Amino acid sequence: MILDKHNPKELINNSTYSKELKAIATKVFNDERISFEEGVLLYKEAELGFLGTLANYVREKKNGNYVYFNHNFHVEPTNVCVYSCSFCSYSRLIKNRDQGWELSIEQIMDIIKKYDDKAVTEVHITGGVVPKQDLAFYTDLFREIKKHRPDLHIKALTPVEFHYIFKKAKLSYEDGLKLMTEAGLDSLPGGGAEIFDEAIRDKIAGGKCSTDEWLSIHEIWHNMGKYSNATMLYGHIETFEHRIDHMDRLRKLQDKTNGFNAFIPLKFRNKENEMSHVPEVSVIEDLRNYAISRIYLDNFPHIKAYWAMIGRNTAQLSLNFGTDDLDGTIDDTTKIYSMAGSEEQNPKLTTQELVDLIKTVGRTPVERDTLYNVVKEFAS
Ligand code: V47
Ligand code: SF4
Repeated sequence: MILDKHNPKELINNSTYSKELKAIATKVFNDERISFEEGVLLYKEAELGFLGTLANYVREKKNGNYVYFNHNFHVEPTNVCVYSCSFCSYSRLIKNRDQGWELSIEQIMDIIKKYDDKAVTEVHITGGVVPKQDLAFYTDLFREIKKHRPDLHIKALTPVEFHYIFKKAKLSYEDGLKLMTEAGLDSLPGGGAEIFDEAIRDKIAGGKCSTDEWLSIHEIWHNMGKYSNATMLYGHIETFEHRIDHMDRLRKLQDKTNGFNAFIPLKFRNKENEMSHVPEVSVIEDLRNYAISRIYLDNFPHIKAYWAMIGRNTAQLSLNFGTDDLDGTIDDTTKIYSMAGSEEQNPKLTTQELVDLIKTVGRTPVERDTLYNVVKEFAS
């Protein structure tokens, strides 16, 4: 059945939906929070049209017709890693380090300097974990970047890297994060979250920071008055209950700190990794997942469709299923997703391409900075 876009409450009078689904719709339209069990029910029973209508309602209430993007680029200091997550197509084990790259501070500064005459606002720095890239390496790097370009927002490292680096330096998370901030770190990206259920996490990402450690580092960071994102790796061996459990732990932390800006679902891509036998989920499932995350995470301001991972076409479609952010221009500076099999083998979009992509679905493009301050609104 085609629903009237302007009257989403039709869902409640529609006889094709069960009374349980209608009860969820009523809650959402009354701005009430849905429960864990209701979240799982949405995954198990709700079809895409129903989810899209609810998610779009929440999305437009929070962000109107706006779709955000930024001018950014990535630096991946190394693809060598002491860990061996089974979903990772990108890293090379430390014993095979001759097959990978490990950049020096000078080499990274050469990349940063390439953007001297470009209007980028953010550098996103993350990669593998190696002993050499330690506390001194990153604090020196952040100082160098800020000395060269004080206006560039440094969004860098995840609890996976922090946990390893601070343990090696015999520092508490609080003291370590304070030193990183003093050196120039501005925000944390959402990586390393994978899936919080301990048993699944152990199977696919054993050995790296635990769920509690991931959440604790973000909590400490938020308590320092800073902001971060959160991801969820979905579509592998997890169940729907595990996805809601993941979002539930984030929703609880956000209730305490209000420090998360965006939630970023990351679709498991299966090219050339130890989980290549696990099939990828469908685009319909991607859209359902975006929609349910928009409905469940009622205290997250933004849901990001990371186009370099999901592909620009699905990212564009998702703008009617709860998402309001597309990440940025990227400029072909990340390899994590192309190596894992994304349709975007050289991720790079110009401002005009992003603006056109957003306008095609009738939304209003807004260039933002990392903290969602408006840089420029593009009239629709
Ligand atoms: O933590 C690695 C994921 C993440 C695969 O905060 C994979 O703005 C799918 O966190 N299939 C790193 N996913 C990327 C990340 C990120 C990206 C864009 C924006 C932001 C932000 C954060 O990439 C890892 C892991 O979950 N990943 N391999 C794979 N085969
Ligand atoms: Fe290392 Fe990150 Fe890859 Fe895991 S996902 S092996 S921590 S680079």
